[in-house]
Amino acid sequence: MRSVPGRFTSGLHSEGVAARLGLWLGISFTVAFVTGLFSHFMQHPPTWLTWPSRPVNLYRVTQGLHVIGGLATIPLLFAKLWTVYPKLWQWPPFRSVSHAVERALVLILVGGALFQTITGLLNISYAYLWPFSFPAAHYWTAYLLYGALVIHVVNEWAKIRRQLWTKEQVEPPNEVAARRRFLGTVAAASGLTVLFTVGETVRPLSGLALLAPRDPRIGPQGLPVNKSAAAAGVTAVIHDPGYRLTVTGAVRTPLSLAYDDLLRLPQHTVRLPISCVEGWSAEAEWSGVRLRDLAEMAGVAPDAVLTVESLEKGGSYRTSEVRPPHWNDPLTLLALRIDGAPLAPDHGFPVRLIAPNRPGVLQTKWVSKVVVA
Ligand SMILES: Nc1nc2c(c(=O)[nH]1)N[C@H]1C(S)=C(S)[C@@H](COP(=O)(O)O)O[C@H]1N2
Ligand SMILES: [Mo]
Repeated sequence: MRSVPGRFTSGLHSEGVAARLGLWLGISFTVAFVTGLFSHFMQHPPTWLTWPSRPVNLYRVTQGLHVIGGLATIPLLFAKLWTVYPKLWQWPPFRSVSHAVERALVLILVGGALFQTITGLLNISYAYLWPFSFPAAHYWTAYLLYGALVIHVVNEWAKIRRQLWTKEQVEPPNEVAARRRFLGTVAAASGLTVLFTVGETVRPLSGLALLAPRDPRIGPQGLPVNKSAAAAGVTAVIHDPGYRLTVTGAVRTPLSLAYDDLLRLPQHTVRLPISCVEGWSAEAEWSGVRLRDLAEMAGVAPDAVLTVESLEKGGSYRTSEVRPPHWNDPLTLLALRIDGAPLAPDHGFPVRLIAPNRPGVLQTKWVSKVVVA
């Protein structure tokens, strides 16, 4: 075992521990990076990228992995920082230009990893303590961090190989035992983090979701709410008897339908989840009108892009785009009911969009317009 020299005497400040934690972190950062890009491009798809509407639960799974995997990374990250901190405290801080570059890289790695986990944790806890846009900062830092990680792995490759794949020396059994105990404790901390949060998306474990910011069972009609009707400022307008759902734009026949007209159209029932970008998800039984039936009534071209618009006046989520794979999917509804009862105001009364394999932020509530382009 190669201990770091100096006054840091614990045998756990070792290359063997650092390499093992590094392997786990490499896996968890890769999962976070890939699922994070997936989430970003689901929410902001470039024109050439059209996502499929199936599998129904794909986004639910990838975003659960992103958020819950991200939480499980926190104990690993702090353990790794503790293991290597004697190196971070080196003096003089740099001995040569290449050493300075190497240390700048470590700074990006440590700073980036702390930034991503801490802002991510605060974001899912609804603590918006910063003046910048969380999604933009989290997105761009991800490239910086993952780039630094790739270079770090390349730089450290010889040590990683020596520690993880080539057994060139016999290690003293007490050091092996100490390392196992330490890594076992860290793994248990990660495992418990998962156990106490995964219930925010895996329903049978919801009773254990003690650390999760949202309990998927709590909310009107047994479904959580991020933005209430009051917070969106729509409480008065949603009960307006003059409410109409309009379908306009590139259509053969513009439509203007009252709530009762919508109830008279063929009703369909689907079981679909709301999968919030914050990691929680909850399923419900939704009934309403198929978006493709309305598109057909209005005479919409098969490659048209539909934009649903909310009665909400401002806010980033007042509209969302629905591209052909989603609006053609028979599961995509303009929902009027949950479990047979009219939508609660907080769930989007009179009408909300519900579609398969789609981030919660795009499941627009209080819909009054469909604009076709
Ligand atoms: N008009 C509008 N629709 C919206 C939102 C919003 O702020 N405004 N929030 C979205 C988000 S972030 C989520 S997760 C879901 C939550 O749906 P629920 O409140 O029915 O659970 O609604 C989405 N629809
Ligand atoms: Mo959300």
